[in-house]
Amino acid sequence: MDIRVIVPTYNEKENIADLVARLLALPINAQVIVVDDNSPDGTGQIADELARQTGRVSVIHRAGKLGLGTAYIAGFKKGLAEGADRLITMDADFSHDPSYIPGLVELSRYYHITIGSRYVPQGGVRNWEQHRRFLSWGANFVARSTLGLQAKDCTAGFRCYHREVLESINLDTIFSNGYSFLVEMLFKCQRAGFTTGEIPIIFANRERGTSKISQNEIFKAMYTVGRLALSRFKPRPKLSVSTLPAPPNSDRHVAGETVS
Ligand SMILES: Nc1nc2c(ncn2[C@@H]2O[C@H](COP(=O)(O)OP(=O)(O)OP(=O)(O)O)[C@@H](O)[C@H]2O)c(=O)[nH]1
Ligand SMILES: [Mg+2]
Repeated sequence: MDIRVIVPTYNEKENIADLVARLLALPINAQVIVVDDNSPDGTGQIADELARQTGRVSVIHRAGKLGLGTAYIAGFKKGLAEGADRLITMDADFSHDPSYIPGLVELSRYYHITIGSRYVPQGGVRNWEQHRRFLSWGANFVARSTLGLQAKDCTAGFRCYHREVLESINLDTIFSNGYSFLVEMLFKCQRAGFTTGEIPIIFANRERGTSKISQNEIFKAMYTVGRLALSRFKPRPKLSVSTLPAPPNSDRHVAGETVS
């Protein structure tokens, strides 16, 4: 199976080399796509060097900080063009521990999208200030209750998508770009009839480098949720969605369902 891990980066020079080493050491023979937005700290050049040394890393260089959503999309398009079967997204800052990836891929036998989730039993966060916990919990609560999303962690960026999902969703119609991209993507996927499953992860606060999340994101997220809530009145897209095998009974994952 051809697995690509897409890592958007902006000023991650302290993390990128260690992260790539961890990813390439996983027993799943994944390739890595770094999407760097001309990081002033030189992350893009470090990634180029890793590409040269390993032959399993490729780098998309963009002109400037163009946002997380379009970074994912650039990575998806490259991975799809190169024949990827599974496309995984994760942060570069070790908040998403690479050791969870084999579990995400394994569960993807049964679900079109699998999520590394903080909000299922045995999942959680480590070293997060109270206000971050509250913000994340609140964003999930609002997204789930307003949009009818079934996944417990709708704002998680640690995901594994089947190729089919990303081919079916018209990526160019996704409006939001920052962190609310994750909610919009999940909404569109579930509305199209794709299934989601979650494995518990412990999300660790970044230890190196700085956060890129801005206050602005809160307002953008509210706008996104309002816009998507209105779009629920439109007819659902009619897509043909593959049927996956039923998952074996396990308390290690939580099944999502199609939302209307
Ligand atoms: N290419 C690209 N990557 C970005 C951009 N914004 C953030 N990233 C990367 O996206 C990932 C998530 O960003 P973080 O700053 O860790 O955001 P966060 O995880 O919400 O915030 P913290 O919890 O404070 O770490 C990291 O790998 C960032 O380097 C962007 O505009 N372009
Ligand atoms: Mg982070």
